Amino acid sequence: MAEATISPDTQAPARRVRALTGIQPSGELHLGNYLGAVRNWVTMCHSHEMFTCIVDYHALTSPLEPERLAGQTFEMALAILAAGFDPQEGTLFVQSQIPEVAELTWIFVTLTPMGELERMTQFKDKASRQTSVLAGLFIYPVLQAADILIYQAQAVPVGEDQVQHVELTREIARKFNLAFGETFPEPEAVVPALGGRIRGLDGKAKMSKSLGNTISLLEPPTQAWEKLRTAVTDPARLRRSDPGDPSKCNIFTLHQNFSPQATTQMIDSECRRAGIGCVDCKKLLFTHMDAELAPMRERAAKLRAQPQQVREILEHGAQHARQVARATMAEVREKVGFYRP
Ligand code: AQP
Repeated sequence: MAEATISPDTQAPARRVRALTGIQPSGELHLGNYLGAVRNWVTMCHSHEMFTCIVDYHALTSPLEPERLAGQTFEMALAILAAGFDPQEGTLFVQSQIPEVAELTWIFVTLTPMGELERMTQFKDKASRQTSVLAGLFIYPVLQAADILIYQAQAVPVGEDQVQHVELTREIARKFNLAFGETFPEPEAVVPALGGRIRGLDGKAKMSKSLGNTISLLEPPTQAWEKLRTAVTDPARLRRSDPGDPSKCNIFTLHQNFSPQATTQMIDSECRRAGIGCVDCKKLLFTHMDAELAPMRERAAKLRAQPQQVREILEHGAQHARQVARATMAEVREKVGFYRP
């Protein structure tokens, strides 16, 4: 899978840069996940050696019902494939199928200063919404570092909210290499220029599964339109005759992600002189957005009719991921100095 390209100067097979990314099966894949991350995964499948995992260990840091976890994991895999992830080119798998990552997390925990974890914005944000904060949420970024490094990934396509975690991953890689010898690369975050931080339908908070302010990627179009129709725009634009400010409007951000440049430019100038109203602006957005989403709904329907195909893709992905993870762990155990019979 990795040796497809030939380097022009040497004619030797060139390895593609390895990328690792993950998503929690904590709800339905939404437009924020798609624009911030999944859309990049779909294209990077063809340029990188792409590992994508559905991070069910991570999902345990939020309240969830055990009887629903496996189903949500399957649905997330189906949605990623429907979004266009090519399983012939990339590796799609479920995190808990490779439990070696939990062992590496423990080793990394012993190298990570508490102060570094206390600085993590996502921890502070999520902890502030909980009455009793569990250690799993605190060490979440260390598990993420283990996810990335166990596969020796050099690129990590993520939304803006995860950049700090990738920086911590680099720090952990440096600490391990210093303590035990050169083992891990220092990976770089890959953030899309326009979709790095999509706000929710409330126009304020990050679009987030746990905040219920989302439009799901595979949502039926009538339902998606209803949500879009009532989504918050520029809060200062109270009447149709008021000029708006696109830079303060989440709908404009979505236009920048889904609509052709000519439409975006027209909206930008017409909104500023109250030449277009918010509902017409949203209708235009919906047309362009749905043109991209409709084929995904079709692919999802086909996959849902053949669930065995999704299961086989995950099984095949796990086999490949396991090989890489086991090789890394053999080296790590040796370097850490664990007893070997
Ligand atoms: N609103 C967003 N804008 C841009 N990118 C986003 N991502 C998530 N929300 C946005 C990116 O999606 C990838 C997968 O995220 P995740 O499910 O692993 O975790 P998350 O960031 O915590 O996503 P949610 O929806 O907010 O889930 P919950 O509510 O369960 O915590 C990541 O690359 C992320 O950057």
